[in-house]
Amino acid sequence: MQTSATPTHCPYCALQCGMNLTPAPGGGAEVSERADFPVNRGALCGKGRTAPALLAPGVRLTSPLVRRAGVLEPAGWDEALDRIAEGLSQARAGYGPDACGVFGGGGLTNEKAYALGKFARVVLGTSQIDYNGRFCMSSAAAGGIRAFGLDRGLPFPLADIPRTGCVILVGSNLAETMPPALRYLTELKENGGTLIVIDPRRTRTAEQADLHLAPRPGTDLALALGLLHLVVAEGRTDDAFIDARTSGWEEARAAAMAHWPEYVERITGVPVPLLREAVRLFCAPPNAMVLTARGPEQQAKGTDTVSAWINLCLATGRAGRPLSGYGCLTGQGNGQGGREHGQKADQLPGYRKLTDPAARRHVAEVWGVDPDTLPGPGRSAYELLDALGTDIRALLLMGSNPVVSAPRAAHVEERLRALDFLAVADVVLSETAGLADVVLPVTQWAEETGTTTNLEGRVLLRRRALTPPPGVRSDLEVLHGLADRLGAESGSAKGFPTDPEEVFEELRRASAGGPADYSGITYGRLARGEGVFWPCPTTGAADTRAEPAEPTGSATPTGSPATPHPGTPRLFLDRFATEDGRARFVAVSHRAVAEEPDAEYPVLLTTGRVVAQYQSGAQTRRVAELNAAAPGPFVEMHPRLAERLGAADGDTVAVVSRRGRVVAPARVTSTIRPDTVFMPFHWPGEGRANTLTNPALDPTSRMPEFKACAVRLETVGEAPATR
Ligand SMILES: Nc1nc2c(c(=O)[nH]1)N[C@H]1C(S)=C(S)[C@@H](COP(=O)(O)OP(=O)(O)OC[C@H]3O[C@@H](n4cnc5c(=O)[nH]c(N)nc54)[C@H](O)[C@@H]3O)O[C@H]1N2
Ligand SMILES: Nc1nc2c(c(=O)[nH]1)N[C@H]1C(S)=C(S)[C@@H](COP(=O)(O)OP(=O)(O)OC[C@H]3O[C@@H](n4cnc5c(=O)[nH]c(N)nc54)[C@H](O)[C@@H]3O)O[C@H]1N2
Ligand code: SF4
Ligand SMILES: [Mo]
Repeated sequence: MQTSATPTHCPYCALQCGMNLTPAPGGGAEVSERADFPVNRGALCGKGRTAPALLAPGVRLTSPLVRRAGVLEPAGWDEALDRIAEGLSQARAGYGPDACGVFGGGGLTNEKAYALGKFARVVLGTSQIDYNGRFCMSSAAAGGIRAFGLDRGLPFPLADIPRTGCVILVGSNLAETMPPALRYLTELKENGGTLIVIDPRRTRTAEQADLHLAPRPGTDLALALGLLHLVVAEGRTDDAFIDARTSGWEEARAAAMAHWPEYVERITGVPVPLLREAVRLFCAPPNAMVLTARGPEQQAKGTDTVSAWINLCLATGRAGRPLSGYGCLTGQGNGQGGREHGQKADQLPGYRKLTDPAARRHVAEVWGVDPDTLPGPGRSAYELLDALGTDIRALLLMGSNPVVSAPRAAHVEERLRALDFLAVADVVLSETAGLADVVLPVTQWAEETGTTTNLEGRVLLRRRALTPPPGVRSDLEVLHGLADRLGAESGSAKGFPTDPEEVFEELRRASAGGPADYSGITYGRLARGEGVFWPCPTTGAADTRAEPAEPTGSATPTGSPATPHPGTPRLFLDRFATEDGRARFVAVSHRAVAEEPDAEYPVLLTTGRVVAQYQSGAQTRRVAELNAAAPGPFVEMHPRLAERLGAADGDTVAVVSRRGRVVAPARVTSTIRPDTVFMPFHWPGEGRANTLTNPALDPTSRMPEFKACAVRLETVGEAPATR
């Protein structure tokens, strides 16, 4: 067992904070500060600090479980893997390869995501694979590709933020969702820059803002169009930039001009003077940024909304230049890398398109298969879950807990129960694992090596710091064992090595020449430096040498083969990744939320996060310190709404939508709009926010409308204290 501190990264969010881990004398590990890692400079939030709590035996799974006579019981690995192979084979034999589904997660390392995508296409031969990132940043990804020809969440390092002049932060509560990153906004203000936050709630993040706009949920598209209208009307466009670096301006301009400030005020509830003030702050300095997160993206028009914000950046010349640009704050630990290497329904490694014949040839060659055997694109995450028990008969799920996190969750739960066979690989017995026929206990971040790509596009090495307990295996070992049982030739176990570095070496080759090119990155380089920003093409043998000093700009490799490519911290400085090198405006127009409030359901529900819980809560609800800080669900509402309802702070209220009914205590606060209620989605059971949410999908990204649905409120009981 290692006894010294191992530098590694947090298992949770996309900031991927650096930390040191030291094995603790009585088992488990201690986290200590790793001040040299630039992203968080030693700072950690409570989730990262307490992450080792989940390494303890009693909390996590340490034996496979197999359902016998309706009950999950401990079993050996051979029996568990045999059962899964049998369940998948039967579905395939009875209904064809697409009867097997695979569902992945943005928390999986690059190696796992890559192996999972390959497993689906090569071993199962199924097109039916997607992952929870579809519920996360898919609208930003689609909007980014549409405009820039490439999707990398942030096209610049976080360290650029304090040096720009103004940041518009749209629907991000990073004071709670990425606490150490708040520093970048504080420094921005210390440097004289301004911060505009757009959120229906005055969050801890909004409290930091020079200007807070609180639109009605689901109206960010109109808001961005209104700002662009004012930019044009006030003559603040950057015409030289538009001419030199973009296409499609006339159509986008015409669409924006139809969104008069007064009209936008009516839609969004944001007063015209505040719209004008936002334009003034954004346009005054020479540089500015727009950063979006889940608020504007998790909408049935999320892609168009992102396009509207990008249009604002392009029209004002705030893209493709140092210290300016549009970025998306990706969410999960490997939310960026997890969307690049093939667990997405339409994708091959290196962010290649599954429908592109050249991409199919390249990847098929790396995989040693005939390109014609690779299936085409499959269903998106919600559509896949919706097809369980009908077209899809058996599912292998790795790294997600959709019983809590999927929209219209009661329906999704019913579909999971309707499967002939469900296998779940997890570190804990999540609500979804609890429904499975076979549960596989897997190793955790501290016990395995692998790479993640953080929200900046920085590829990082997580290192094994502890020996895993007996009884658990890594996800790579799981796929190896299943390929061994299911595979013919190329799909056999030998195509699924269990050593992460070996998988990464194959990923390098598979990604070579693709948009997300990792071929110049090696474990050796990552072990020495602060990570490498993709794209990083190979320059030959030198990739294994030490990290070059201070990487620069969007430089293409200029040196001899003796110099490794420095990586690309900043994208688009010379050209955008489109065919003609120009960024594309997209003409978009306001449309209503998929489910407008009406007499029966008069209030808008929006959902999101609290600082002490992570996602479906499968992990953080098992950490005592975090649970004490955020013990359960609540319904945040304005005092005026509470008064109309006759509810006081702490009273139990029911929230009812067309999909179901939940109960939770009211949290009365004047920081939210009076026409909106907010619920965090971290809990199962009677307070599960996703019982209510609307699975209306964005036509391009297939993102569900997590951020706006119509509900009605009912009083149920008074707060325990006042009873
Ligand atoms: N503590 C914690 N941190 C996390 C996570 C977690 O679960 N817990 N998850 C990680 C992941 S995967 C992600 S994706 C990120 C998400 O990070 P964020 O995007 O910051 O998280 P959310 O709370 O979902 O949404 C942000 C804000 O959007 C606002 N909002 C709601 N509706 C709208 C709207 O229509 N328009 C606008 N403009 N704003 C709206 C909400 O009020 C909320 O304050 O966090 C990551 N970090
Ligand atoms: N209402 C509402 N719903 C939402 C959102 C919202 O804002 N509002 N946000 C959406 C977003 S942005 C996201 S990202 C999703 C996330 O929702 P989920 O996909 O449910 O995310 P997690 O809770 O992180 O689930 C990860 C599961 O995998 C396990 N796990 C962790 N690491 C590993 C590993 O290495 N291998 C394996 N096999 N398992 C592992 C964890 O224990 C956990 O059970 O929720 C979405 N749902
Ligand atoms: S901010 Fe994210 S990466 Fe950093 S410690 Fe917290 S959960 Fe971990
Ligand atoms: Mo996410």
